[in-house]
Amino acid sequence: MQEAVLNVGFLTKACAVVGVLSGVHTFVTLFFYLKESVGYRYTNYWQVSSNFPDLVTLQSPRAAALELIRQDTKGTVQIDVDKLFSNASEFKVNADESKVLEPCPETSPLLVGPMRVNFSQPLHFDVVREENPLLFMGGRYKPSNCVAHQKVAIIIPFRNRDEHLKYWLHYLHPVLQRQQLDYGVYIIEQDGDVTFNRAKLLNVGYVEALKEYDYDCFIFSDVDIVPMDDRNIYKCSSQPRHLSVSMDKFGFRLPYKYYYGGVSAMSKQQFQSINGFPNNYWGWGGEDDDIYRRLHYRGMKISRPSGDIGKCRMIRHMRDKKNEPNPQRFKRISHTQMTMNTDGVNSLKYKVIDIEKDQLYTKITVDIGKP
Ligand code: UDH
Ligand code: MN
Repeated sequence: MQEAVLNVGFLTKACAVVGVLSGVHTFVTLFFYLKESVGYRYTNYWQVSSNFPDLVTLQSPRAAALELIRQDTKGTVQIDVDKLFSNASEFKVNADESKVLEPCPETSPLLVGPMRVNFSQPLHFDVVREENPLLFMGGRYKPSNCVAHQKVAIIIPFRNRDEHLKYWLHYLHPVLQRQQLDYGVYIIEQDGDVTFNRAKLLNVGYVEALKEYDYDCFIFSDVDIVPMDDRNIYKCSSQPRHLSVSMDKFGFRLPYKYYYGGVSAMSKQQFQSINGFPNNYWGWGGEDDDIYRRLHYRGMKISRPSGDIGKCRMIRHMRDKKNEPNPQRFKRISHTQMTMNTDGVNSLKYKVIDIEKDQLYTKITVDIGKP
């Protein structure tokens, strides 16, 4: 009898110990599970919100993405939300480290120098998207392991040049990433079919890009020009910079000493000091010379890479419809000094028709009026 009582007492104690142990186990498991999942959500959120600072009030990256989709009024973009988040979670570790990230090196160690560029192979946007898994929606990127020196908006004037845009995105995204830039690509599409106005579209790009992010450098690039050397860095310097200095179409040299067309870079401050670009050059030609003169009248000098590093290709093409040479261009250029204070970003008027967020770019379609 005594033995039976003893046995029951032992069993009760053993049960209690097992109960306590399993309680501790459950608690520890729960603690680490919660810590991990909360931390995970936090880092995910950090990455998305820091790329889209205007979305910081949203609760989750998924909500941020859904908001981006909602903003696409046309509903034409296919956004794979899950894919977006699988990318975002890849940044988890780096996002945690970001608090102590060092500035990127002065010269990126990822550069390869001269590159082969040709426009013969057929391309599809989907393939270019697959080639660039690290991009954030809207054609945005920043290095995950260092802090970029500048925030660069790339502005491309555009209408009806999808074929060229594919090549530009295919070649440029990898180059810009190797250059370790914090950048965004903005395609500014002229709505309708009145005469094209390159410089006014560039002004629109400047204003619209600044609404999204605190860019401090602006690259203005034709859609059909691709650099042949990634040491031609798409960033700004203490003077306005001309990047497309030796183009194949001009026999790999400057067509004239004051040429400033093709691809150029200007800091926010340089752009503001010339009141941006002229709005009234409708049709082809003259606007780049006007810009050159604006810079000259404000005492700036053009900086350029060497002819070797500045080599680039332009995709061969016919002249577009509604972009005939502008017969007024010579007269306008002769008045730049007088007109630049009143014609520019301070007199810019336009209406945004649509904003499309693709993985590869932000396309802003605008009504810029007519001549
Ligand atoms: N652009 C468009 N759509 C247009 C017109 C111009 O997207 O309909 C943009 C595009 O980014 C282009 C840039 O404006 O790269 C400059 O226009 P362009 O490429 O026509 O300028 P370019 O100096 O034109 O290359 C020279 C005309 C070539 C005619 C040669 C005939 N042999
Ligand atoms: Mn061209």
